[in-house]
Amino acid sequence: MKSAASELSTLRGAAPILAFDVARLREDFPILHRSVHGKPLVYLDNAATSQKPQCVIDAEARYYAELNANIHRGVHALSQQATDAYEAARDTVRRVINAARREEIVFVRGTTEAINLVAASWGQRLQPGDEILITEMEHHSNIVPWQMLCERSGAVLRVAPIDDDGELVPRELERLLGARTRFVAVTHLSNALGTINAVKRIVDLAHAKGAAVLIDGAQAAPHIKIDVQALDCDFYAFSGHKLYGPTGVGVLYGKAALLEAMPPYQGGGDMIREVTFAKTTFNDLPYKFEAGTPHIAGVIGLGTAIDYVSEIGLDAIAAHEHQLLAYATEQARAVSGLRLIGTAKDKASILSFVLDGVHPHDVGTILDGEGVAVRTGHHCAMPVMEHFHVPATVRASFALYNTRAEVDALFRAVRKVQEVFGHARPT
Ligand code: 7TS
Repeated sequence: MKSAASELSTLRGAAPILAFDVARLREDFPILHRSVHGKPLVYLDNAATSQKPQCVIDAEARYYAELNANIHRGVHALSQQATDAYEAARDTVRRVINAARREEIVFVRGTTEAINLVAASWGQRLQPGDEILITEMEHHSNIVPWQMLCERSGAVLRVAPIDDDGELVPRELERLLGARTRFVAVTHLSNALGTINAVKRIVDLAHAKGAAVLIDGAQAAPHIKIDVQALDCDFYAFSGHKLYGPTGVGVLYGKAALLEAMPPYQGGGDMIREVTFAKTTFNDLPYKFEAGTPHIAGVIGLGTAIDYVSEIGLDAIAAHEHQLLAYATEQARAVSGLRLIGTAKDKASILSFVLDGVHPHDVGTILDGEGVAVRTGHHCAMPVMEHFHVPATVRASFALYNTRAEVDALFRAVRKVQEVFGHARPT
């Protein structure tokens, strides 16, 4: 059966673009039909991981049912077909982020592994006193690998601060970018605040100082069209599972010249050209960085997820999500005792808040009882929590299949929380 997305695109070729038909698109996601605690599921935890359309589930199942074999090594038909499918996904990724060459696409386990790869490999060139600049809004996976690298190398970690809207302070960032800055690692979209950073400008500033730049695109990839050549970033990392694809697979984009010059991250099968006990020579890009049997089904599923999103159109998805965020923000502002955490001018898809006198975990538990799935906690961004003097927030995060009715359900549940805790006030 055709997915709603593929029918949309078929029609798009001949007819004017159809309105974004969220009801039709929801049909592509089987999990959205289930209930939780006897209530229809309202899934608003998309920043943690998004749900999977049937075509992605089918692509993984089809691989195991029809193609399963190890890649890059068999002369037999299955191995060759599996290799073709795996490598076709690399071409899909290259196209969607507009990388110049397919060799620049390295498959990894996810954003975390991509960042660790760069820190471990590129990081070997750092000298004591060199500086790495990150920001106060980074996810722990874009903090800890750089701290570990600083420990190893004697480099110094600098942190660009945010203001009380959750925006970077450009003046401070520019001040911290100095002659000793060798590397800048910054998120494209904050998972705790929803802030979209002006990453192109940061890349230009960093390059003017001779520093290389990694963009953490874990949150941006499902919401913002990425063009790595236009951004001119040196590295870009994202995860499949936030982009409607499988868990356990992600992408590191790196400029070919940089990747060429970098030592391998892990040793093993597939990443070598020749091994003797005297000396091993390494394989060409990107295989030099793909040691061992990869998550073949996951890579194929990721390619399918990217095709799915591309058929609907990231711009259409972003516009839909932007409307939902605006609607949810308006409702949030009408709830007395609710404080939004993250009020940047340029935001996407994430609504973080706290309620007076109620711990976010209690909010999350009551919301769950109403079928509303949100994430509560520090969102692996403890420095952000510290900045706003909160232990945790409640975070609702939107995807292409969310609706205004679901935003209404969220705020009905929030009012219920306030009733339970005796904080209900006229709004
Ligand atoms: N960077 C950002 C900005 C993220 O939001 C996440 C995951 C990561 C990196 C790590 O991605 P992974 O796929 O390697 O785990 N963020 C979240 C979140 O906000 N809730 O659960 C995971």
